[in-house]
Amino acid sequence: MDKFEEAFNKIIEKDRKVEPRDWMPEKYRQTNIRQISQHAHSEIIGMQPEGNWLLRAPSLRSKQVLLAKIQDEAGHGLYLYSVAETLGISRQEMIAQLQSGEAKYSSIFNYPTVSWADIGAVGWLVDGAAIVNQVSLQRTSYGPYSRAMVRICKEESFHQRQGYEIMCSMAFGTAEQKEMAQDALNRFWEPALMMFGPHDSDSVHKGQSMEWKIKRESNDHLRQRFIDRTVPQAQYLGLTIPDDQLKFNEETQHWETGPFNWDEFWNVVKGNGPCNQERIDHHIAAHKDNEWVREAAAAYAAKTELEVA
Ligand code: FAQ
Repeated sequence: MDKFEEAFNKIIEKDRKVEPRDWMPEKYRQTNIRQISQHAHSEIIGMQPEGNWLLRAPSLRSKQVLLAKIQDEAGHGLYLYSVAETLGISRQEMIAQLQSGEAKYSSIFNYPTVSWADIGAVGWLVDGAAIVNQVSLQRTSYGPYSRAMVRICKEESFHQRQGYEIMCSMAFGTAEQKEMAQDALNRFWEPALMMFGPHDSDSVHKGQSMEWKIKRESNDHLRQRFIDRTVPQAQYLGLTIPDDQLKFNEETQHWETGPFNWDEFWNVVKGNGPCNQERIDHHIAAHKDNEWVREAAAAYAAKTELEVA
């Protein structure tokens, strides 16, 4: 082991942060690029199912709140792309990987939002799951990623409240509204649990990512925390979790679920979910439409550089 590797191992062992200029193993760099860019893509693609309801939000207030939330997601994507860039990959490369299907984004965003209650379920369950995962990532070993997570988590808390507020108004509204809330829960429950990734036994990156403290807790551990936190919230709403095997284990003090449909998960991850093609097509079209903005920004930056020189 050379002195660089020794210094890196010490940073990890002492729970300090790895910074962009520090030496790091190539696999550490690549694993971070993979995870952070996938995270960034999720934030950006995740704007689409919510954007679907911007022009149909039921009041001016709900429209303003939803717009603010979607703009926050764009901001999260931008921080995260910038974080990944500190590891030596360009934004253009990351976008190309997303559009070609080489890079993944969270499976959850390949499901459609067919009613206003779905916007409630996305905020409550999807942002709720994202917070559980990201609070843990505040302690990740790569410094810029960890610091981005602190800011992002503050905003995700507001997002979760936004979703739960919609669920409350629908679950305590008319019988028809309650039915819509239940239907949204039925469709989003299992996909939200799958956001945490496969079971630990099938998580290929778990061992190395935990050893390097990129991941601080395992997929199953975080999923269980989310389930324990969310079941009482559903009970308060008077809604039923769509799992007839769900039961509370008095001994462990945890909610136990039935088995998940992992075939569906892998099918969606491989690109065959209900909206995969639509999401990527929309991204490609928007990226092309906005080419002039990138060109203008690059021309402005070049002009400013000339003036400074
Ligand atoms: N979807 O070995 P592992 C948000 C892939 S939050 C698609 O366990 P790892 C906020 C995985 O990449 C959502 N693919 O992998 C928001 C790997 O394939 P690869 C985003 C998945 O990385 C709310 C393979 O399976 N959050 O966007 C998924 O150690 C509302 C084996 O899996 C993050 O990205 C999945 N669900 O653990 C925005 C958090 N799960 O890459 C808008 C950061 C697994 O070898 C609206 N990421 N795979 O080809 C992580 O914490 C981790 O990457 C995990 C997966 C936990 C997602």
